[in-house]
Amino acid sequence: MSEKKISRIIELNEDLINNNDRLAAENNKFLNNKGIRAFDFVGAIGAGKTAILESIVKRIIDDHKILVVNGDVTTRIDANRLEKHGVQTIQINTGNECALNSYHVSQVLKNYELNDIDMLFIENVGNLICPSDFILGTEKRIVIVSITEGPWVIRKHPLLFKYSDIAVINKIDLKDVVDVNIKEMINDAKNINPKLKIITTSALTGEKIPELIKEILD
Ligand SMILES: Nc1nc2c(ncn2[C@@H]2O[C@H](COP(=O)(O)OP(=O)(O)OP(=O)(O)O)[C@@H](O)[C@H]2O)c(=O)[nH]1
Ligand SMILES: [Mg+2]
Repeated sequence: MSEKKISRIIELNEDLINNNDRLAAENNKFLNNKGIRAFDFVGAIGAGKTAILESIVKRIIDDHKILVVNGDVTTRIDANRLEKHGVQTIQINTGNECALNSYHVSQVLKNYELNDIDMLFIENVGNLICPSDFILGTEKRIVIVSITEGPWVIRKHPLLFKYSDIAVINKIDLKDVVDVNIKEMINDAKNINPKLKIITTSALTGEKIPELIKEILD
C-alpha cells in the first residue's frame, strides 16, 4: 500500500474519532439538561457486565427510574435479563461493529421518551479493545474484568483502564480455584491509571456491590 493511501486511512480514522467525540459531547449536554445521570460499562466477553448491572439495579430500583441500553452483536439475552428486575431496556444489535459509539447513544436519546428516566446504564458489547476509541458522553465509564480472564488481562489491555473512571475486578468468589494474584491485578490497574478507583466484586454473592454503587453514584 502506498504511503499516500496509508495516511488517508489514518485521516479517516481520526475523523471518525473526532466525530464520535463531538457527538458524545452533545449526548452529555442533552443528558445533563434532562437531569439524567448516565454511566457506561465496558469489558471483556463474559466478565460479568450484565450480572453486575443486575446486582446494581435490583438494589436501587426503588429510588430511581432506570433505563438500560444493552449493546450486543445479535441477541436480546442481556436486555431480557435486566428487564426481569423491572427496569426499561433497549437492546442495540451492532451487527458487524465491535462496540457501541456515540451515534448509537444519540439515536436512543433522540427517539425514545425519556421524561420518566433519571438514570441511564449502558452495557457495551463484550470487548476490551474496540470501545476505548469511542466515548459515549456518559458521566463515568466503568471497566469490568474478572479473575478468570487470566492474571495479565489488565496489563495486556491498558487503553480501557487509562480512559475509565472505575475498574471492577469481578468473580472474586472464585479466588480459591483460579491461579491469579488479585493484588498484582490491582497494581497493574493503578500503574496504568493512578486516578482509577478499583473495586473487587462478586456479582454472584453481592460482595462489594454496595461499595461499587457508592463509587458510581458519588
Ligand atoms: N462465579 C461467578 N460467576 C459470575 C460472576 N459474574 C458473572 N458470572 C457468570 O459469568 C457468566 C457471564 O456473565 P455475564 O454477566 O453474562 O457477562 P457479560 O460481561 O455481560 O458477558 P457479555 O455481555 O456476553 O460480554 C455468567 O454465567 C454469569 O453467571 C461472579 O461474580 N462470580
Ligand atoms: Mg452482557
